[in-house]
Amino acid sequence: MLYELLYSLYPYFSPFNVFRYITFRTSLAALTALVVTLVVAPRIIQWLKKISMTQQIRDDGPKTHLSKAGTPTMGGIIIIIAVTSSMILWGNFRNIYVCVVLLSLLGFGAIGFIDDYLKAVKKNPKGLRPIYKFGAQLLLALAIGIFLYVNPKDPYASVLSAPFFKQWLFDLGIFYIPFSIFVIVGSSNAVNLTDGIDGLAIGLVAIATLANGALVYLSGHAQFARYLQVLYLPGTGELTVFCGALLGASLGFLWYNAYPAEVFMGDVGSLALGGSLGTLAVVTKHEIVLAVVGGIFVIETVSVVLQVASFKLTGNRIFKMAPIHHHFELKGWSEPKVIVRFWIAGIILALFSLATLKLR
Ligand code: 57M
Repeated sequence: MLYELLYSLYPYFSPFNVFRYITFRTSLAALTALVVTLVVAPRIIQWLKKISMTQQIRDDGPKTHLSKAGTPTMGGIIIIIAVTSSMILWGNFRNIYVCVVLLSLLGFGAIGFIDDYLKAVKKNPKGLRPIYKFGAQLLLALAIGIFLYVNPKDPYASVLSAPFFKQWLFDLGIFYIPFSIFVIVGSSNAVNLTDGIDGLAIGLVAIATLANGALVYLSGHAQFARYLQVLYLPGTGELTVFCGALLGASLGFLWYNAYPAEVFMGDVGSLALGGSLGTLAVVTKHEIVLAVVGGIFVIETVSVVLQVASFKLTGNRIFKMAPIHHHFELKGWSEPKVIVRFWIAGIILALFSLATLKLR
């Protein structure tokens, strides 16, 4: 909003012409979200403690986690406030993609909020019943998938692109809708599962958002997209500003969620972050590349699937505990060591995904 006002004034004050540049607004969005997070977080953490919105620690987890009891949770509210306020200032709400991704953040955040509220305030350890929690996610993802599929502006609405194969465009047709649901709900729950040790999930979200931002900017820029021979999607470049806001809020939240964490993001944060990253992947048609960027989230989820399947089929566990970050904790790695090593792996995957842009 603010950017439109400032940009409209540039005939009277020419330096305001700078507000038309996505790169400039992305930097401002990142700094705004970072400052808002750093200012708001202490107050919200204090408020969460005051209303006893604190984490219940399961007794079947790593013993080192028992000392975390009483840590305030639902800190994801901070992230959502920071991203939303930053986008109100620097985002272009005439851009339909910006609206869809922001609504995804708020919609998945609302589902997570209800789950956290039931667990922490109503002291119901099960939280929202899985059928309702998963069902709400499916419905929200279905609405997003249908909207994007029928979106008249997007000639590639049902097309799947892939890294390395520049000519490989696979039209899924109506099946793009269930595919979108799989990507969006999958990434929402992948971040949710990953958020099991201090700073791990938010650090990986920051890394993925940095890589996403570069991908989104390049594929939304006609000249760069043509040079790199990636799908050019007019209008998606504005999502770079969202990535800036998300990066700023993630770094700000990491300031407080870093080991030893003063606050957990809760499902309100993990579902919101995963849902919006998944929606971003679907909108920008970089689903496969972003599965590489978010490779640690994929590995964490696969570890749970394999562990549950093995346990149910054979009674044996593949890992000492799933998700896989707990396996390394039980192997004796300290929590900070697990976190930083997973971040390093995330950075390597992000760099590899960016390299695929040129390997075509
Ligand atoms: C999301 N939630 C954390 C916090 C955070 C099927 C099974 C794999 C499901 C899975 C599960 O329940 N996942 C839910 C993970 C929880 O964190 C809260 O949840 C929010 C994210 N959704 O924001 O509010 C705990 O994680 C720790 N934590 C930190 N620092 C952080 O910054 O230390 C979180 C954030 C917190 C805190 O201890 O209480 C969680 O792990 O529940 N279940 C599991 O992940 C469990 N694994 C399991 O059951 N494995 C079995 C199955 C697969 C057969 C096995 O391997 O045998 C583990 N999680 C926990 N205890 N806490 C083990 C049991």
